[in-house]
Amino acid sequence: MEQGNQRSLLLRLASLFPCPPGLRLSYGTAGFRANGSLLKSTVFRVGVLAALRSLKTRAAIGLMITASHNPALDNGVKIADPHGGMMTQEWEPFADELANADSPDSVVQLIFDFVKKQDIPFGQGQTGEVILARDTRPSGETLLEAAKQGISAVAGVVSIDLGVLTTPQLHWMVRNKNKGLKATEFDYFSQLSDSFRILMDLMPEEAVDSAVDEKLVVDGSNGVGGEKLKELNKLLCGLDIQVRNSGKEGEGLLNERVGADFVQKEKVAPLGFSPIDVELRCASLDGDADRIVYFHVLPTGHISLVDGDKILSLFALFIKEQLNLLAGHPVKLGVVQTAYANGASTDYLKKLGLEVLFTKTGVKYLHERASEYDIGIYFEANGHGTILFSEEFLRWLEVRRSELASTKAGSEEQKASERLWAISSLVNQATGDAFSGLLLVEVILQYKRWSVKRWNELYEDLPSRQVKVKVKDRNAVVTENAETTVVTPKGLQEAINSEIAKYTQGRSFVRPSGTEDVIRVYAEASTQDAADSLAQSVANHVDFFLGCGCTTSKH
Ligand code: NG1
Ligand code: ZN
Repeated sequence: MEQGNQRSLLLRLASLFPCPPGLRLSYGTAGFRANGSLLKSTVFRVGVLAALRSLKTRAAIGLMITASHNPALDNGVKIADPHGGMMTQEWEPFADELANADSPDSVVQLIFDFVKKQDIPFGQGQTGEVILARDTRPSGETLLEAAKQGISAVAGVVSIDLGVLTTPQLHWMVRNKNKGLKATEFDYFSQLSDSFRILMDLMPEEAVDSAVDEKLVVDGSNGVGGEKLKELNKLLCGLDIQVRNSGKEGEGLLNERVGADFVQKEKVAPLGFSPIDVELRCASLDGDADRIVYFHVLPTGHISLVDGDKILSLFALFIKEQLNLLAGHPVKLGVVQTAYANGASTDYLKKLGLEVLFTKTGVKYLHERASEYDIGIYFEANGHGTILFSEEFLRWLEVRRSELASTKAGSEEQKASERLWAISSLVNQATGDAFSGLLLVEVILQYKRWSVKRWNELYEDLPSRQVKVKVKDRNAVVTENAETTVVTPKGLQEAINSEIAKYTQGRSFVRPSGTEDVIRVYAEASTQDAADSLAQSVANHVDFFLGCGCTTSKH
């Protein structure tokens, strides 16, 4: 298409999606998020951006409409790059400018300037492809249409609408498609269930004979995860997952007192679970099924939470055991956490002899660091994480597997090589995935014949509390040192330090959320009361420094 025609097509379509006055967004921890009714122009523009990214990378790009753990009326949009991970951070400033441009003319001008600067083959016969999906939010369908319009404004790029998917499914499909591998939803389910079966078949005999006696019930957060998990369950041998949503079929509201974020932050059972569930092994997904936490309900109705840190610890322990069985390769195994990781988990991982790195919040940061290892395990405390295997390590493992199959078939060493291979195919290599995380947890618990209670005893969490503070401008807080030190406003960090000093094992930090309009406060101390009180006094300082006299809410 000629440049003039391309310009007028963009202008015409951009005019159909005016930006609501005063709307200011930033690409944040996981894309753009806001009330769904405000996002049409943003999603249209992100559609354009995804199409340009496809032209630039000459590969398929993913576009997901979701606001994950946020309330049902919110929505959001994020882009998956060709390897299946989050969009390169280099393009985030352009995404911000585009989303905040105040007129169709400035949208078009920004696009043409960017195309020139990035040397994007735009209007030169180059073709591209954007794969779209959404979660179950009411605004999802309309927003997906806006994204399609954005994609259609870029000549040569087509959109492929995959309808309702979990976030990790879409990321997995983008990655596979670009690697020339099978990439349908059925392929996704088959890969997970096949590798799960291989791992179950490789189980030591003692473990097979004494199956763990708890039933697994999963809180689907009233979202896409529950429905998809039911489909996956049909293909599983040796595990029966029951999905539970709150209320009658289809009645429970997405993320409303249910889901991984609620359970992890509030440390209470999701709606629909009660003391009659004491015998069950329970897990919670979040709204787009990229997070998972486990818990079991106590007779008092409280829960004992097994968070992302403990999932990470279980995985690290198991992988290390398998690597110990496997001679011949100095494997670089490392773990990546954020400041939200419970201090006790970091101590445990270090005692296991592992290298522990810290990054800012958001899987885009953790993923990047984890990919520097042969095997890199990353998890946020909220249950968002995965295990990455480097291409080089997998090449070595492939050779070793076939050597061991011919020289030491049936030995523990040979089985360890097969197990690691199966784990690399079970665990989503594109992004954190509640389903692959759940299946690996189930395998390991079965191998070890551990109940959730026994797993929880790996180490004792330090009591912690999270609160959020509403402020006038969350961007007034600037942090450094993996978000553990406030540099602006001046004096706030000193105030936090003076509170921490009052508590045994006290630790606290604050940061602006990238997905909600709040400042998050985290505190840890030797007792729950102390952690609660430290969190509250730090929140009071935040309120004072950023002064709007607004309310502080729990979680
Ligand atoms: P923000 O709102 O930036 O804290 C939250 C989670 C992140 C990540 C993103 C994406 C906490 C404290 N933060 O980000 O870890 O999962 O959402 O969903 O849980
Ligand atoms: Zn999520």
